[in-house]
Amino acid sequence: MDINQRMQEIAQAKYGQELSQCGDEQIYRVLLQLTQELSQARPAPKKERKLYYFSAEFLIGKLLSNNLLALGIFEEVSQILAKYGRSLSAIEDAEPEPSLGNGGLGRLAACFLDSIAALGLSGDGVGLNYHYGLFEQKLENNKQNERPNPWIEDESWLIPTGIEFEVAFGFGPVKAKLLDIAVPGAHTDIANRLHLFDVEKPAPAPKGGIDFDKTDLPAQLTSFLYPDDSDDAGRLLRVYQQYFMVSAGAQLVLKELEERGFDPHTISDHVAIQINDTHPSMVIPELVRLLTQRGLTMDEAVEQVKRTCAYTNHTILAEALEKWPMSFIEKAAPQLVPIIRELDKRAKAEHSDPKVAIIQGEGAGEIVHMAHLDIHYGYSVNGVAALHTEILKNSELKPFADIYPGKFNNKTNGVTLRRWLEVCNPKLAALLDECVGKEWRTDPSRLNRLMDYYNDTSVLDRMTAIKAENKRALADTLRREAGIEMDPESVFDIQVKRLHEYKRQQMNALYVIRKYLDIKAGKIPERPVTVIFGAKAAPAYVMAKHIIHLILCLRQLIENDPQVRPWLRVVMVENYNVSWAEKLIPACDISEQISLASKEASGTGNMKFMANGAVTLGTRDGANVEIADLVGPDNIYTFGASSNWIIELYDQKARDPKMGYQSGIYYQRPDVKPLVDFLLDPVLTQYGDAADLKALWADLTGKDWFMSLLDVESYISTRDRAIHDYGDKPFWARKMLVNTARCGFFSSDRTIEEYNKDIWHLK
Ligand code: 26Q
Repeated sequence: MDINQRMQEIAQAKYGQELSQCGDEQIYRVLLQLTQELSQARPAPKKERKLYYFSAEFLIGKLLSNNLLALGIFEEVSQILAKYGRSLSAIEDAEPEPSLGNGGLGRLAACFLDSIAALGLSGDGVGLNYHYGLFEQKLENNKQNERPNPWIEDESWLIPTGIEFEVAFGFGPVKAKLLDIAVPGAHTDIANRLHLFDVEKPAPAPKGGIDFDKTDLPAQLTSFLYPDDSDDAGRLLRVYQQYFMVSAGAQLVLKELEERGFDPHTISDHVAIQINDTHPSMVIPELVRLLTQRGLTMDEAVEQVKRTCAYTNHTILAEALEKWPMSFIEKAAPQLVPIIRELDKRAKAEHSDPKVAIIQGEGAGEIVHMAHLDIHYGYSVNGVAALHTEILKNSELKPFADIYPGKFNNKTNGVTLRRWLEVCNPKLAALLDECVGKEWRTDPSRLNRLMDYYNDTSVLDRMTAIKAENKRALADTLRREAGIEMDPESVFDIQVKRLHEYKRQQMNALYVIRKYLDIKAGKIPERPVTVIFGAKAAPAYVMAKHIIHLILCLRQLIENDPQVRPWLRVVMVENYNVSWAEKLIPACDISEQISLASKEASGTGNMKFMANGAVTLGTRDGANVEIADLVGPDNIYTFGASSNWIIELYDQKARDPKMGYQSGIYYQRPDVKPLVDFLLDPVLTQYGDAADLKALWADLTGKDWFMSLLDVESYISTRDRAIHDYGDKPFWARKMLVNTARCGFFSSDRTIEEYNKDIWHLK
């Protein structure tokens, strides 16, 4: 097809003018239509077994550039636009970012869809079409406020399919409308689909904040991802949402199975369902129910489901392991209750250990362990990094691993280097083409050949120059879009991820306090550092909001202090999302991956930063361990207590709840106390809410459940060492080079090949 001609035709038909006269937003819509036409012309792969990836989140980000790349017309379109003096990045500003995810788990699902399609495998996503997304973050008066994020426009990536299913809730039936987003595969000619279910008449966006009537079902089912669950109405709504997703999803699976000409008795030969964390776990009893309706006996249905479903675990945090009161399921999906009871009865008949029961408690106190359902009735259980899988097998899920050793397996996460290197860092990608050949784009292991340039000063200088350009570009964007001034010559030290105590943004803030106090005392740092944060806190997570407050108060304190500002600056990007990540990651010098060891299942930001030549400052947690193995100790900065030691400390604490090791650190370590006490200092509290900062102080000195104080000293000294090393440019450039050279393992294409070989067996 003549792309230029087709673009002109679309512009004429839509706007009655030539492309050259169209504004950026109009050109965006022309390209949207072109991309949709080309994607929809692609066939779905025809295969014996098809995967359905069920997930509450798909954090897909903007799609234009990615889809142009997958369709193989990125260069051509860029050149056509250049002829009219336009740039794709300016046009992409007109694209709203879909807001269908929260963090790592959702972004992983998006990377996986990209890789599944690129490998030509048959695999679709199944999720919900949240109209107002997670929420839009506003930073006001040094605090986070939330607003709805209505991202769906009249012309969008969503394709109406006309397909509808009925979902039977306790209060009555609700129609689930199916919308699709095309997922064209790079380097292939096929396209898969992301299936998003929606209600018929969605509720309008709430005015002001994100509060809405949580009992107004069915209009509100697809309003928000993770509605506030601090009360029963909110928690119940989550169960309704989950059942809506899995019931419609299971019906779609069966409809497609039948259309492909297969008998439901043989579903496991033709379908694999990957359950992304426990949010879609009700698909298990729902599928049993639907199969028995189609004539399978209970035994047959259970056997088929057991061979169809596989479960991925993404966390060991107790509060994230879903347990729902049976009464909630009774209300939302009463027809599932007898099935869950039957599944529980069968599991209990075989395994008497109460720790592995699906239903625990009795009477009104009955609860359903969603992960237990998945492990008994799925054929595979995987963790998302080597260390995480070991912890699952040896502690968190040990009783299950003892029963089903063959089910447990590891699949270390990966990221799509198409979005996270080719598109977001074109200059580095071009240098890699020159050094290792364009083949790295289909075979990321080729990046290892970059090691041949370890002593090549011209390549090292070019890597340094590209990083400097990316830093200037980020500084320009932040000035333009947020009025933030930063020094592009300073070290860019970045921590971007969900706000959670275990990720320890608060420990990063304690480092900022250390430097602030040093500078005020006349001890000037070796070189200027810009500490950049991006994070959303769950609306009901009080301590996470206090941590945001601390960061923003520190920012303002430093901005107002001409003595400190030249050496130390704090930046917090508002409404951190995929688009911000694409700008921040290529501009990063030091990547903060400082979770309490054992708590971060994998991390995937760590992989994106590494690919773009940032050096990790991290604990020996999640995939950091594998990064360290690949780059070697000279090319990563590790610190802090080991996961084994942390697990031991938690065990001790469980045996002796009075054990006070954390508060002990505050009282015993003279270097630590003043950092924490600064939270009470009027110098800081003048910029905010003294009570909130006091609450954070009380938590750190009393409970500090995620042990920031245990690691803070080694963190500070290791970070200082990294910032010192940065001053030796050739020395640092080699670290950048090694990190990029070794990132091929973390391509999600590799991860998906492993899922397919070990779990899905798609042919
Ligand atoms: C819990 C209870 C009730 C309702 C919802 C939830 C809930 C919601 C979101 C629990 C967990 C999440 C999100 C988890 C997540 O993003 N996990 C991250 O997954 C990444 C991909 O595997 C890993 O790299 C990260 O380490 C992990 O934190």
